Amino acid sequence: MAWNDRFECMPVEELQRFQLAKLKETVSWLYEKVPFYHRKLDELGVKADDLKSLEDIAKLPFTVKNDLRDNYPFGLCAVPMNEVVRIHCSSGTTGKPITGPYTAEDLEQWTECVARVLSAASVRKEDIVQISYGYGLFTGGLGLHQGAGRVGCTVVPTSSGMTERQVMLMKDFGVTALCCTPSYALTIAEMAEEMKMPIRDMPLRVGILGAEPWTAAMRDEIEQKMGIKARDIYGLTELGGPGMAFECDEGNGLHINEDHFLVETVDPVTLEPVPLGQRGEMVLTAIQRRAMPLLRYRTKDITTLRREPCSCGRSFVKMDRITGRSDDMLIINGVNVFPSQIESLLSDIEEIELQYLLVVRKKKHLDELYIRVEGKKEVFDAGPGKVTEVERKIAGHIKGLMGIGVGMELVPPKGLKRSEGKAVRVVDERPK
Ligand code: DLL
Repeated sequence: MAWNDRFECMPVEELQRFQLAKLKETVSWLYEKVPFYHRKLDELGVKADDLKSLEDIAKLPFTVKNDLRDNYPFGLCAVPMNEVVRIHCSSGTTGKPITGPYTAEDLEQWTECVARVLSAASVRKEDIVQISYGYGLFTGGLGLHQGAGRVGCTVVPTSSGMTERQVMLMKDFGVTALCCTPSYALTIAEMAEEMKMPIRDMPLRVGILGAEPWTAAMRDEIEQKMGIKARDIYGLTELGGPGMAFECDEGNGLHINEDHFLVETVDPVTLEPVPLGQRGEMVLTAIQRRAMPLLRYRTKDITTLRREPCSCGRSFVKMDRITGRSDDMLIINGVNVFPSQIESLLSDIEEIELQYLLVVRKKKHLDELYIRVEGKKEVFDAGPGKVTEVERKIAGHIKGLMGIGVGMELVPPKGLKRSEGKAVRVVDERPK
């Protein structure tokens, strides 16, 4: 069911007319309010009135993460602080965080976008929704909280962590929908099994999972272990948090809330547009935000866009699930390796759990990829010979399909640290 039929099911031509009008408004707004964009637009000699069709978006400047860092904390903010009613941040791995300021109107739009996500995942007013994304500066907790409140659900704001208590409350309250990262969903499922309270026996029926890349294999595992439908949700702090894109009941790709976000894919090297149906880096423009709308923000997320009729009736373009970021790509002795490729190869191996850590090291002049993965109890019960056999089998499988030699270490069950939020899958120990 669409939350907002008027926009979600709008005929494409009408939607595109709406987008062009909003894009022009945003460009004028930024030209007037944000010196950074004023300068950039002047340098390129482009004004809002030069935008005659959506393709003209290619005339606009890109924005990259470093632009946000250089203008930290509020250099890109288009409104005075007394109009900012909330600030979220993403931690980032190094240095200063990325700030996400919101006006009251921005919060309202964000709430609407998340209500659409939940509605598409079949969440209704009657549902009891446990929100196990972190609350606080991270956009996950409060973002889902507001959306579930808008739908009228009973909200259980557990935040992340204290996993035993998550399981207990889920059972005691009869929770029917869970919002968290896919890796944390697995952590919760595992804890429930340990506590002899399997989630399959609880009323839980749907998970709204996102904030990190996950493979089809991981979805199958979550659905099977928890006895639920797992639905994807995408977003990023820079553009307002979760709710930019979501899965409907078809479960094969995420609709983008196109009345709020204009999406393109570009070649990450040449920055030339990539046509629908081909993989590229996703670039997003916020066309209705007030406090910090960004033009052509390079997400680094790699996906394919498809505009096809969908059985759910939504006309919004779909993006394929994101299995990696261009900056997650490891280059192992010249071979490009995405962690998600390794994850899907590992999922072919019966003797392991899908809990792994990739460690990249320098050995003399060569890069070495070293994979730690959890073996099942039966493998360790069978003795060291069996452990070595499984390690060889996995290394052979990866060599055969990707052409790279890897070091393998099978670790005993529960040997790897469990995720409570975004899983850490890669440790790069090469000197920078
Ligand atoms: O992760 C916002 C969010 C919260 C999304 C809750 C969904 C649910 P950031 O911390 O700024 O924001 O991280 C954004 O996470 O550029 C992607 O690389 C990745 N990401 C987010 N959602 C997905 C997803 C939140 N569904 C970065 N699939 C993005 C794959 C995702 N990657």
